[in-house]
Amino acid sequence: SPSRLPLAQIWPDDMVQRYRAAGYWRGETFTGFVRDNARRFADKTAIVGHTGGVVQRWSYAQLWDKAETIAAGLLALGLQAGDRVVVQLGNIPEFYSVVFGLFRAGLIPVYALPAHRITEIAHFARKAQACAYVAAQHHENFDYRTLARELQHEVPTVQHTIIVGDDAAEFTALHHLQPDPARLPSQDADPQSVAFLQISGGSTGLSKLIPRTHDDYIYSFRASNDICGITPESVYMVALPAAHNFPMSSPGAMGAFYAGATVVLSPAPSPDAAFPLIEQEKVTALGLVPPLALLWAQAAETTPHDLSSLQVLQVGGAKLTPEAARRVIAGLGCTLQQVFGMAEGLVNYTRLNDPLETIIQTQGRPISPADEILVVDDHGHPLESGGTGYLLTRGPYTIRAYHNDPAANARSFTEDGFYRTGDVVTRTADGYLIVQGRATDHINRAGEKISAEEVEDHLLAHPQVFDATVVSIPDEFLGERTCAFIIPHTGTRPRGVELKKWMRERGVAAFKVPDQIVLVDSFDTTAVGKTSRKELRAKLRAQLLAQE
Ligand code: J2J
Repeated sequence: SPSRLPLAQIWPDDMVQRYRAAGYWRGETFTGFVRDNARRFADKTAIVGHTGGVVQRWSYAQLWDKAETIAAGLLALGLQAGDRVVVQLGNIPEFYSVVFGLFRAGLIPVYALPAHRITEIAHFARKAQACAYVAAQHHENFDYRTLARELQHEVPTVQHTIIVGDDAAEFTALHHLQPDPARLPSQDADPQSVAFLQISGGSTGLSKLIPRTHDDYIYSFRASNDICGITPESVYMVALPAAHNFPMSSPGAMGAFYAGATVVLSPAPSPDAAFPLIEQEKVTALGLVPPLALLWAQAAETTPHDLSSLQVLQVGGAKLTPEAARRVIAGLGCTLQQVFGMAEGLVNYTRLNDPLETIIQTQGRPISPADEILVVDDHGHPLESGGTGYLLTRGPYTIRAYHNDPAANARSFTEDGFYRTGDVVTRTADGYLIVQGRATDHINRAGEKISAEEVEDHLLAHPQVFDATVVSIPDEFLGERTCAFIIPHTGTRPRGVELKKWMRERGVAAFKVPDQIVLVDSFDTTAVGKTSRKELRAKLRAQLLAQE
């Protein structure tokens, strides 16, 4: 049946043998390590967070207990091992009880962000052939029950909706699941099987689904723990959206749970929300995107809150310039760690004891000695160190294929299994990477990756839009913002606010709505001859910047 679509992530046999022999893949599973930690760290606090304004503190034993109850409840609904479940929850403790519950039941979470709307959620559900959806009742004034109704209508495979909140309406409330413990599997998943589907930044077109296995993902955060100094005494804050790969795995909440540390959930990434929690819970480490890190550095100078527990501030998701790095260090006074990672796998870190100049000037080096790095020119020829080119990689925690997407796979992987990251980097003689730019036309808006093509498609559907080109524009606060150049149909003059409203009504995440809209008569393509979209975007960007 179509719901039994194979979920595989295939490394060649010789690599599998090598990764096992080297001790990277140890045959651990998510369920296995949480169960172990529920014994080893039973009464220790696993999670501190807020649900509906009420503080919750769960021990490791409680987290496991809740996960088992949820697992038994989901299986009682008729869900079966291997089924995909779209999870869309904010930074609430239930994010983790649900995810570990899914793992315990042998179900496969698909991680959506709270900002996603029906267009994106339906796309994920279709691609994954999901049969269930878990969402919060409300998050930031949005009612996910309305989204659930549209989803069940648009994607008939989605037969179950589970709502976290008091009023599930016609759906099933998480706390009303009727557990049937007899259905819990007696064996844990195959460590080499796919554990979950992460969402790609969507550099071309719609987001792709990223299948990660137990073995590969657990290796990535176990090794990250060493590099980031995470121990059972650590207190790790999730300030970015919990479903993002960065706060999930670099070392993220998963690294912290693996170590037996405490995870503190900030309901929002603002200093107002996070600073009091850092003081109260004595947070030791957390990750931010560059615009937030700058905001925090500024706010820290005047805050009444004591932030002295903070040992490591990680910054990643977008380029942190050397000048910004200096401001972050000066403002927060803790160790800065640059993180250059991707949900597809490869993660680079500056090391905590690296010389200051390395921390300021580079985006770090790979986690693993087995990470293979190639920097190639336009023809795919490898460059010497010091050269600048396209970054390709393969290794023990980098995917070999996207889920259910042959076209993207043909584009994104070389014949010998290297992932084309789309990033343009310089590799130093000692193996550190400096991110210089990228080959693909997406917008990195404060760490959120937006596909120009995807936004153009939405705009082109508007009756008054003849043509649309979406580009990234450097932005003081966001790093990059989105600008849409629009050629209206003859005799029409759509207003910017209308086009933005149109985008929102199409049911897409708010961060994809263009920040700026410029109406033009033509794209004047003569100057660049037979233009590629890429050249056209570069030209429009240059024109706009020249006017400013
Ligand atoms: C420049 N560009 C960066 C950096 C990511 C840890 C940290 C981040 C992500 C992430 C992640 C960058 N400087 N320091 O998954 O585990 C851009 C690159 C990269 C893309 C991946 C993690 N850090 N980037 O951001 O899947 O262009 O993962 O290819 O969201 O973000 O985006 P994403």
